[in-house]
Amino acid sequence: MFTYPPVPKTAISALKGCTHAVVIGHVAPDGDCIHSELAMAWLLEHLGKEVFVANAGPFDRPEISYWQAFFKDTIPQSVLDEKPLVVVTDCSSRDRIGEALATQIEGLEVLVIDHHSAGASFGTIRYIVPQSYSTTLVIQHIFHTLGVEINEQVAQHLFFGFATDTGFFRFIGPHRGETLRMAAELVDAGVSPNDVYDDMTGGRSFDSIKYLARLIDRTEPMFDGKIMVSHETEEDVKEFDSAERPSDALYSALLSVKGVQAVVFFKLPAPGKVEIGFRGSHDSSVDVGGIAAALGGGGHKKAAGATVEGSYESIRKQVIDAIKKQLE
Ligand SMILES: [Mn+2]
Repeated sequence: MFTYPPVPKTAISALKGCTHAVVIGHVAPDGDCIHSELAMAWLLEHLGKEVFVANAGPFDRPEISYWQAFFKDTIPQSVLDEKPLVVVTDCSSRDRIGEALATQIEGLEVLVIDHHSAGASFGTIRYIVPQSYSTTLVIQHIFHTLGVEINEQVAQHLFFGFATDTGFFRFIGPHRGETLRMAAELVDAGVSPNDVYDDMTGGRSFDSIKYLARLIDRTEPMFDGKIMVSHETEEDVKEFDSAERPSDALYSALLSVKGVQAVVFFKLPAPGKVEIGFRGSHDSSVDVGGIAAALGGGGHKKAAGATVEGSYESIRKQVIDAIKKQLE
């Protein structure tokens, strides 16, 4: 049975001792990141702190776009003058919060709360639980530790992050009943899993579904169908709004194909620049995190990404060669 490691005393005293706090998450935030930031902001306000929430964006994912208005991409000087405690959620490396915010917080006390293990040098205080399925679960443990009651509003934030990073319960393994008990606490506080599922998966435009069909149609199986490769074109970028380019749905559709170990999706955000998204299957032998890291990106064994300058043809060849080496 898994139990959460104790919250470091230094983290507790930083949270209790500050007068001002800034909460930051990673670029291109997902549901776990945004709702971790919102739950931490609520907690700090509850503790009587002045709180500022920031995120570099972009808020491309439709399920979180509503929250964009609550976040700023820069921290005002008046806030920095107060020497706030910086709480970074769902991200444990400096580059993942975006260069502008990373520069602004230099020299401040930084508490990192996360469940990714990369980027060991970032933050002055770290509470990182790699076994936790989401950052919101780590934060839920902080609420328990501080003895702060989880009301319905907080429970909604915590459940959304949990649901995002567990693929709505699908990624939870055996002997992890604690995760379900924590989810049950949130449901008892008033969360409707039924409504959250609709919020997470609904609200898509018909264009986004048509675009998904196009990407699937364009997918090439490689290495006897172990690897699926798709890409968007410059025309797609002009034709579809970024929020309507549904990469998550593409990954899960392609990973459901028998024998597929990894999906690679090439995106072209601007001329001369290629963004690569990787997803590995549950039992994949391909370490997509390693491939992304070699390209200057990041992530873990099953999900990773990188942005590389250069021509699509040469970057694509580099990626395919790296995968080939791992399959040999
Ligand atoms: Mn997360």
